[in-house]
Amino acid sequence: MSAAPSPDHDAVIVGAGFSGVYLLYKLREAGFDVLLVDAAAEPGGVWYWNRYPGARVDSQVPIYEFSMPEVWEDWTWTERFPGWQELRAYFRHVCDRLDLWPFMRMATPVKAARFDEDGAFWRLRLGDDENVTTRFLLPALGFASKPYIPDLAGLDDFSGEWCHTARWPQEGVDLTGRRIALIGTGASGVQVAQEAAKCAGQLTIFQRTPILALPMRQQALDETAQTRRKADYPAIFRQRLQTSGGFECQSLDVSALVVTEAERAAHFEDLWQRGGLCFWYNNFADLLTDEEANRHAYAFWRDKVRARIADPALAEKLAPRVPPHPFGTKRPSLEQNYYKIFSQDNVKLVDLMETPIERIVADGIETADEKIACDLLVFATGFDAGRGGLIDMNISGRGGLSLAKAWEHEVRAYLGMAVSGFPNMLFAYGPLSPSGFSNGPTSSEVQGDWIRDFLVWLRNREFHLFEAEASAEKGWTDLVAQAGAMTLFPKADSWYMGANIPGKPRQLINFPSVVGYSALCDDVANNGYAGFAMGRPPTREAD
Ligand code: NA7
Repeated sequence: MSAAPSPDHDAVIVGAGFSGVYLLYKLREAGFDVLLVDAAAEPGGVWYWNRYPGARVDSQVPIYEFSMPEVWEDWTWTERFPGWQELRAYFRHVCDRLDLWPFMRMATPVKAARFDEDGAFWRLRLGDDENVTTRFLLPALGFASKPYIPDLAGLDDFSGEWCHTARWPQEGVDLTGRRIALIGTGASGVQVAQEAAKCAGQLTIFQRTPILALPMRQQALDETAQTRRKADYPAIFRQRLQTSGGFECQSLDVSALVVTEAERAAHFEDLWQRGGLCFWYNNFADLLTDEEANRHAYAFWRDKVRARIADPALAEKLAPRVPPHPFGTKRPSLEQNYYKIFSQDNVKLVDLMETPIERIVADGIETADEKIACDLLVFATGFDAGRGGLIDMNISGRGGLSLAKAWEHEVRAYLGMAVSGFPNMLFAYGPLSPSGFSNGPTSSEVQGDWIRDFLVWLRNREFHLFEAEASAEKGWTDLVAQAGAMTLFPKADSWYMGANIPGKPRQLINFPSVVGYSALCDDVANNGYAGFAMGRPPTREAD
């Protein structure tokens, strides 16, 4: 008898966004032989792919960055909400500081991943013809790696240029003087609209559901003040681990319904003035669990926005009297001048609830009412969040079962990281973890530390195999659904609920608290990684 052959690597990480880069750093530090691969030409994850005009993060400095001092000590941001170019530069800086480049291969897509049951390792196909084996497979694809383009009749007939915001051409697209049709008014749509309105010949924005956008309150950052603030960074980074969203502060510990009207209005106003996502994350305790509390927040938001729109008919479309969904159950975006651009002559809103798109034609879009000429069509139509990128990796586990098949009726994952039937695989920033609900770097660090500890624990005990037990996977999947049922999230047709993709199972796709998630993961670790079955690799007959 001889031991089964050793795989090429201890771990292969797929994805060079926050979660993948952090994992690489932590696993290298722990002495593992790790390779990181990514289809993108440069690290940055979503900040590599989302390079449309105006693309920027909705979380403020210093929340949206790694907590390691060697990374932040000599890094300075120029804006409170940095843009994609600066975020890309930040990733290069991180890889320099942490000396990660030798272990990263960019422009290297994983085309397929198959679990080898005899050897207890993964066989990966990289690009068209390279094969690599790894004991552990660690996809870190982010929740928004698979763009969604709606199936609109006639798109093939369109003679102009078209693209999705997350597949913006590397060389850029000149918007000046163009007749632009923009479909979608989520976070990406709002950002594109604000830039396109500056220079387009005509910008037509096709809105299905109004976005409940909050004031960004962007600021240029002064280097001296930023350096002074760094004394507080360790405390800020510790604090963000103690919150639901992974942000600087928690929501108020008080119901919106027990305070006076004046107190409620004062708190709303304070959040509004602070800007960013504060009005969402730092609101009253029951914003996302009580309809009446939520209605108060919506009414405040609506009145603020309507005060900025002169035309009452337009105001009703952008900020309707009756909420389209409870406030915050779809991701609010941040805006700088979004509600103002509609007063420009070159900007027009088409309400798809009144006049749906009938078809795309060679030179424009036809609705029931009119034909809107355009030569550039921008899809800001979102993502198959959570599961899409993982399914596209063609992952097959025990018995050749594909992940697509395993998740056909429901996405299931223990701790939002492991799937029964897919041994030795842990994904970071994936479905059923806090990912889409939380600040990316915070969740990435929580999960990265946990994965590193688990792999060290396995190594110390000479286990080469782990697999989530089906009962543990079901327990976790049910827990996320139960947590969701206690909130208002199921009341919106959002990507959080999987409702943006035709045919996708409807379920809450994320665990709604970083601090709660972290405590549950710690419990599992402290109980000898309960819910996982461990094993040693099989031996095989000597030749
Ligand atoms: P989102 O937030 O999923 O927004 C997608 C937008 O596209 C939203 O307004 C959708 O309207 C609209 N949409 C989707 N399909 C269609 C069709 N078929 N017709 C018309 N309009 C459509 O994606 P983003 O890229 O903006 O943001 C994704 C996340 O990235 C964001 O939440 C942040 O976490 C960062 P709907 O609301 O579904 O009616």
